Amino acid sequence: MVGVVSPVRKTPALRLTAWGDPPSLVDAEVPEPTGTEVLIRVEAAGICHSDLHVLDAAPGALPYRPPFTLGHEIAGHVAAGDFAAEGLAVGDRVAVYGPWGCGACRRCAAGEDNYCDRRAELPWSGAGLGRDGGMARYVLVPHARHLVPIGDLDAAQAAPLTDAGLTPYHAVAGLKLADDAAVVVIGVGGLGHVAIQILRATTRARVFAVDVREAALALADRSGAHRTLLTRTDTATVLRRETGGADAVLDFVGSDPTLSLAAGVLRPGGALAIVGSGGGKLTVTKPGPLPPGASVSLPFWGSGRELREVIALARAGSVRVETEQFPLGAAVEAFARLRAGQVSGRAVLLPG
Ligand code: FEH
Ligand code: ZN
Ligand code: ZN
Repeated sequence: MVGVVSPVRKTPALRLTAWGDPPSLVDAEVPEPTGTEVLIRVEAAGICHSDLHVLDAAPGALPYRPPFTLGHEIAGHVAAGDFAAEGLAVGDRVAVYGPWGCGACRRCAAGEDNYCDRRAELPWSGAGLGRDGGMARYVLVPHARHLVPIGDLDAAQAAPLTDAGLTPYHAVAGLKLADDAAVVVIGVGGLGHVAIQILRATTRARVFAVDVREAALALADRSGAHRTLLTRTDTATVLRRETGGADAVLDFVGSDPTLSLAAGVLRPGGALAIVGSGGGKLTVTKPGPLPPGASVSLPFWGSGRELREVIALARAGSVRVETEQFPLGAAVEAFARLRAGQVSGRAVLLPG
């Protein structure tokens, strides 16, 4: 093994200690890498709405076994491990690919741990998701294959991109968009504003952004949306008229009203990607609320290859996450701000 594990044995980590408990900052042992594991000194860790879903989960709802450190959006530098064969060196700056699958199935072998075939058998789904994550000074990554070099990219950008960038990138990659396509983005929060930038950087589509908050539409505008609309009773009518029928809708909310709006603006043969986990329902019948030829997808996170492509877009200056940064010691306040809808863009913790 090469590298220094840590000059100290314990460092602060934000943990879920038991189901139903609030997240708490505790002194946790600095882990030692064994086998293929790589120890990462964390420089930044993003906070995601999914972290709230984990914290709010009833006992038994998720296969995870607390206690574990939260945080699945991680960037930092290599601290220690046995990775010479992987072309890594101590000090290399990296983003951590967050979905960790079984590592043996066809999907994992292809770098698509987000769709691991054995996901249902595993008591975890990734960093901070049943296994210790990155809201700490150090995190153990199971294998170097989960590490993506970031060069001189700011860690406070790279960390949120591992989910708030990768998830919309994967959703857009699943769309077949003609040059004159019209794409509607519903919900311009941590993922939606990056989706708009990805659409502008990788397609020629006209981008229409919809949200219930004026501040979110201002963020959509800054992110490059061609048109922004505050949700009103006539939004579907206005969107149908201005788009001629949307070729694709990316719903980053996933609630009953947003799914109904999405179904109402899709053109025949259009594609609906439900990215948000709002728990909304959509009746898929023939005939029904969706137009003929419509397709519906439930994209989840993304692949390791796609994360490398997202990092390349960010390093080229094509994608930038709006962030609010907090020291790790203010993590509980940051979670409270996120839960109250008072974070603009993505909240990022800096372990310092
Ligand atoms: C992660 C884990 C479980 C559910 C959802 C998520 C998303 O944040 C991944 O994009
Ligand atoms: Zn997430
Ligand atoms: Zn697998």
